[in-house]
Amino acid sequence: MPRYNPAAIEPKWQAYWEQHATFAAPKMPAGEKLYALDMFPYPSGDGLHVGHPEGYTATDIVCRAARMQGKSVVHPMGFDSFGLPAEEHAIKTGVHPRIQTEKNISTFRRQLKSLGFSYDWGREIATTDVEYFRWTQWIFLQIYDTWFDADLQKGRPIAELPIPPEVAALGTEAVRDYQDERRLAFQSEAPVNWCPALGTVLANEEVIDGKSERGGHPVVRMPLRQWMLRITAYADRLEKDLDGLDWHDGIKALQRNWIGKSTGAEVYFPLPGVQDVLVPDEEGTTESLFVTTEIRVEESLDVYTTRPDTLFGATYMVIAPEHPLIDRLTKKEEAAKVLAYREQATRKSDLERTELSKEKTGVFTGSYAVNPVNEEHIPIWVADYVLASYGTGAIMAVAAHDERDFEFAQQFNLKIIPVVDPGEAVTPEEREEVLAGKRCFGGAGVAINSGKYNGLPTAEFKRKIIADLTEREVGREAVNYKLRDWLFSRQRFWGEPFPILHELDAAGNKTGRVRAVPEDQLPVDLPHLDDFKPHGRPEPPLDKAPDEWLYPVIDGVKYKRETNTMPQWAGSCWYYLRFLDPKNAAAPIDPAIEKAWMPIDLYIGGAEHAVLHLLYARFWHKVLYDRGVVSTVEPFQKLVNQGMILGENNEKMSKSRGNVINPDEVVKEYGADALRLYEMFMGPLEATKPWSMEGVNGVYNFLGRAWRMIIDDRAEEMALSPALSDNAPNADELRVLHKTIKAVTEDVAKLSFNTAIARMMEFTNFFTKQERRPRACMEPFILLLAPFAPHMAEELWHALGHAKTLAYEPWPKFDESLIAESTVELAVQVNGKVRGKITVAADADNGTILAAAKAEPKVAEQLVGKTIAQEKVVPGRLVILAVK
Ligand code: ANZ
Repeated sequence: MPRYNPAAIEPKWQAYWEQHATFAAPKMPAGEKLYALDMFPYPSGDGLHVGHPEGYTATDIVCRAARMQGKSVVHPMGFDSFGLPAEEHAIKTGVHPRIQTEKNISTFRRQLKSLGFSYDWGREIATTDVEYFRWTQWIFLQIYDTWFDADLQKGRPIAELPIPPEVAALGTEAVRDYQDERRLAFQSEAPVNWCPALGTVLANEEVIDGKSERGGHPVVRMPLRQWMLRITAYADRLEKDLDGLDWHDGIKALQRNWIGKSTGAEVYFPLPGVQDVLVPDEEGTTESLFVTTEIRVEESLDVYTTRPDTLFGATYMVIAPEHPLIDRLTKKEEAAKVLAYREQATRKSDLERTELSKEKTGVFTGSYAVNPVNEEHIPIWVADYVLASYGTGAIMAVAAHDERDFEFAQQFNLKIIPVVDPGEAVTPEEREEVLAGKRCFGGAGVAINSGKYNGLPTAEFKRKIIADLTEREVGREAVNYKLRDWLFSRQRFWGEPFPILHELDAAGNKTGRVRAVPEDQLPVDLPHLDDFKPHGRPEPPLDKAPDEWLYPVIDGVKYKRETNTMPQWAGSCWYYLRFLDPKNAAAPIDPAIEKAWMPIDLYIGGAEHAVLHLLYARFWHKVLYDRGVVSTVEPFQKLVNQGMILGENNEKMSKSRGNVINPDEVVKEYGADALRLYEMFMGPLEATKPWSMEGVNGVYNFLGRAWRMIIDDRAEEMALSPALSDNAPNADELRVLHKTIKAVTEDVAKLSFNTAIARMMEFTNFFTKQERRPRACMEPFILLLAPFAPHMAEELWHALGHAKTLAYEPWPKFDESLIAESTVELAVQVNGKVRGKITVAADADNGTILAAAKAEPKVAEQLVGKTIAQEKVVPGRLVILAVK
């Protein structure tokens, strides 16, 4: 019985596509190209979830339609396979992470293939493939070999870094240090999460509320030497180049926020006179030794402010507990309090410190600075709501106009001087309070209590005072970014080893000098480890590697390999390039191929990657661009984030809620075509939407109807429906067909898949009611359906007598002139009574309609010997004639 049976059809066509390499993309595009990319999955032990096929089906539809439209299409898939869970599993079971990873990948591959995606599987890569991460290491070395020329706003080879003569005079050692400090990849001390009980360093995601996720043991932050990438150098370009991208404003805004460009001024507050200062003794502790030295008058406390127009309202200053001047500003009698405060602040996270609702804490240093606009001496405090890592690590506090300063001033009884009159920006009562210093107002207004600047509107005041401060050399315009340099090392086994060597002296100690692994010695593979158990020290697990791996000798010099590994982000920073040239043994990508296929025309993935992955990948791409490896400034021209699929009950799908839908089961019961179609029919691609099994059943029924429209499912053998006809379609049938072609074509271009499916449903409803179904309508319909439900479409196409796959059949064209409702029927009334009906062209003008009405035999009878007193056309319905 030729019933619709996806379980029989689907594997058959999947095997056909695989055997014929139907979707192998050409090395170089011919004519118009489409590079459609999915965010490749992390192959977790749980297998695919229903969120994956959502975006994957969307790109697949676009790709399948594009091939039929004659475009060269590359549509690759791979696996982002480094990461914690495989390592955790190894620690528990002793099974090597590679084995677990490969097992997971094969599950994912099988699942993806069972959904009929038109990937070019010949391009598959996994970030854990040694031949892949060889080039990840190579790219790291390009970054390491680059410095950022701020004048040109461009990364340049370190060999081209101009060395100041005074540095050159100090010798090669000094030159090396000078270069190392400017490389885009550099070493620095950064805090790690050290868990003494587990004897291991934990990733941020393994720490919950200061405790280890496993076991709930306390975690402390401790500094460790690590690798950083200077992404901040590219902040300006990362921000500006968003303009040219075809991304949603919401996603651009997320990226802009993360980069956090802020413009304002730096203002220098002189530190007057002789002060008691706290100077560290030889051990670096400040507790024991207090001496008095002189702070030279030209020294100043520099602040960053976005509101230089509020300078006259600065009533105190605050420095971060880690501020370098803290020792020298702290007076002897305040030293004990300041030390204790500093100690306690280091234990809090930045978020905890800056949260608005938190009670403000702080201590007075005993010192004063001079406000450069009015010579007022204002007290300098230490408080942890000021972060050392932002701006200059110090602020001028304007309690009347900054919420946090206001809270702080109230708490410690500090002066509040309003300097901005809000005018009508607030209610009259609120304005009174602001002017009395009893309410904080952060907006723009008109200057008050500001000497000669009184009366200036905020924006103008800002411009003016920046000019004045600059002229007097007590300030300058300044730009700051929230973006921080990227902490790029992890104390983990299952990641890319750094291609970096630390030089050792004769005694086996690090000299402090590092060098890159020579390019011809890449890749640096992971060593064999017998045991994955944490070794109880904060150093990375690779410290337990065998000596042959750990201590290479080059040109007679002994080195120790870098034992940190790269973070999971690394592999996904450039996989889209490797997909274009996955087997290249000489370079990450052939430049001609890159030029021909890049940028990516459509990138679809989850919104959870809207910030970091995209930012990191864009950063690497820009470095590669500056270094001539790629020709494109941005990698992802068009980006779309699919919406989240919720459980039936509208809650997030999660194991603990027990509402996770397994795609394998849906495929088993309804078929891959139904799953694909359902996920596209649930709603707009970008919307969040709940799962519904009833919905799956609904689209499954639609597929059954479409099947029966063409196949006689009551026949014994596979046979076409007796309704199928070779006659030419009539005008109505043509109209429905061309309307459907038009709508589906346009909807696919807009990624509006749910409406496209609705149109195909309408088509099916229409034709299943027709007694004859012209082949000339059925065939184009099958082609339209093919990107959505490719297995069934291939099967129907085959049933209609075509020997080859439809994957490259020309996409149906529509004829606008056939779409217009071609004729309309109008009733003709004579003196209020319907006397006849006429059929006219839908776009006929009134003259033609009236002529046709009068010519209608039954109407004409009524007109004999009469005069027409009135005539009127009600469009699409009626002709009204009044006669005498
Ligand atoms: C005086 C002032 C008056 C400020 C006023 C604001 C309003 P964004 O936009 O985030 O750049 N600030 C500067 N450095 C800081 C640090 N290291 N830690 C905490 N806060 C810091 O904000 C810049 C503003 O945040 C600066 O402008 C400064 O407060 C504060 F009516 O200076 B403002």
